[in-house]
Amino acid sequence: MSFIKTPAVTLESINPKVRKCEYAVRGEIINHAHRLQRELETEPGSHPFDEIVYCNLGNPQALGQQPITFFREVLALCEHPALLDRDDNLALFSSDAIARACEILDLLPGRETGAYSHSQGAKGLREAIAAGIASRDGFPSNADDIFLTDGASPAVQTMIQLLIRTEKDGILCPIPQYPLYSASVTLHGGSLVPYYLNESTGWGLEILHLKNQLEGASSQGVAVRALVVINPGNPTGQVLSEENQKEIVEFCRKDGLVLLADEVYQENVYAGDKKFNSFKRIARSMGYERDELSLVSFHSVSKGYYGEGGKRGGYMELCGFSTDVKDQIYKVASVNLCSNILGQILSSLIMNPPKVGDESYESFAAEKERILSSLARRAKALEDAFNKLEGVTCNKVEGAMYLFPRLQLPNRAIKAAKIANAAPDAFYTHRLLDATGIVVVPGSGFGQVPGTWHIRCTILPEEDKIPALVSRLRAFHSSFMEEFRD
Ligand code: DCS
Repeated sequence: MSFIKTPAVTLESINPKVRKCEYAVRGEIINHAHRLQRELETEPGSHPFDEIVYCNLGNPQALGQQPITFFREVLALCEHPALLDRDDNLALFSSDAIARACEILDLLPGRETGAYSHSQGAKGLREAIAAGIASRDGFPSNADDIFLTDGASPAVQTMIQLLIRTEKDGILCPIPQYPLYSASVTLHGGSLVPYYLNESTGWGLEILHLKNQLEGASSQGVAVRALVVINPGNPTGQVLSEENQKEIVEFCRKDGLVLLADEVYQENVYAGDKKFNSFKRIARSMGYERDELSLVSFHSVSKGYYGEGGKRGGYMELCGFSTDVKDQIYKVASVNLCSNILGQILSSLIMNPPKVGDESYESFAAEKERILSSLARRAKALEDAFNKLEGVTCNKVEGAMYLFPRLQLPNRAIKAAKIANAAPDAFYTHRLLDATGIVVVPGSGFGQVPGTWHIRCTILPEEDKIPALVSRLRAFHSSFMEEFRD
């Protein structure tokens, strides 16, 4: 009998889709930052700065954001229920955190965070989330439509995996986009069909353009199966208007596209004249019920005022999918057994935070307000700072956690980048890091109109560090522009 000889595992012999997939927010520039950090540790004073400021990742607690006390109290009690047995311990916790932890423990198999739950997530926690969604939207939500996941990322990947059969299946994705989408489409062997957000109208989403892109794709034999909308936007920071959302719902309904609504930044809205509306609320308020629109809404414990990215919690709510399709999604979820239980608990907490009259309410509300108002001030300060730099324009940060300024770079800088075999924005971010220790991500990692250059910078550094950050940025930028002046 003859066997086909299997190749050794080398870069050339692994799955080419894995090789092709890219994820810039943890890409080359971050490896370089880690190298510099090690050098600073082993040889203090070896660089013109004494710390690396990580503005590449939307990772709030890594940059000093404090967790919400009520959430942590409930998690601590659930994790170690023996604390509940001693009165002197109980004095450390608020009465509503104690009551909530007891309720939650009763929902878990064996009253344990260490036991697997139902693969879709513990039913009682899904019911709590459904109640939270219903009170947010004013329309009912069903626990059976909710799948709890280890953050929004695996939920997005599950849906992309479900929808893509061959490279002739396409997903309409915004450009610029958060690279989870491009990476997942590549990994699953589909086609990314881009639609460009319009920078000159504050990253507006234009329906006519969507239609053109859809038609263009189908003329090339690509069946567009879904539209991704990130609202509030990453990296672009825009918050969609209700009118625009209605047009999007109508577009998806008419063409039978699944609307993949990434709403992980729903609590991060800073513009006074903007408000977050879930696509679920918009669709229901237009009178569209389950059969008329297929909608998946993604949420996460990683962002908002809670910023608990390391806890890996999130969920997707599926509306307008038949039971047999949901059974298949359930089967795939079962392959992973279940998402982690602390993440599941946190998801139920962010959707049901303390209410007026609860013992924790006032301190909870104060913590939340302190974080969100500070983020709004930081967004404004950085936006103003970028707009004051020569050749830089930055749209308003209406929501989310990022600035995405556009850089008009001198031709000599573009030529120097070419010689260094780098994209001009990557060249700029590299120089910025070497000169200041500030890590930002080149716009090319998110996609941008060809010939335009951007960087993405989070608004997350602590507020008292912003003035120093701005002055380092300003000094670097003017010397860069001087060095490469045409
Ligand atoms: N969707 C969007 C729009 C995101 O920005 C992120 C994370 C996710 C989904 C996935 O988050 P979780 O899996 O943690 O729920 N944002 C990344 C970013 O741009 N910087 O940090 C993480």
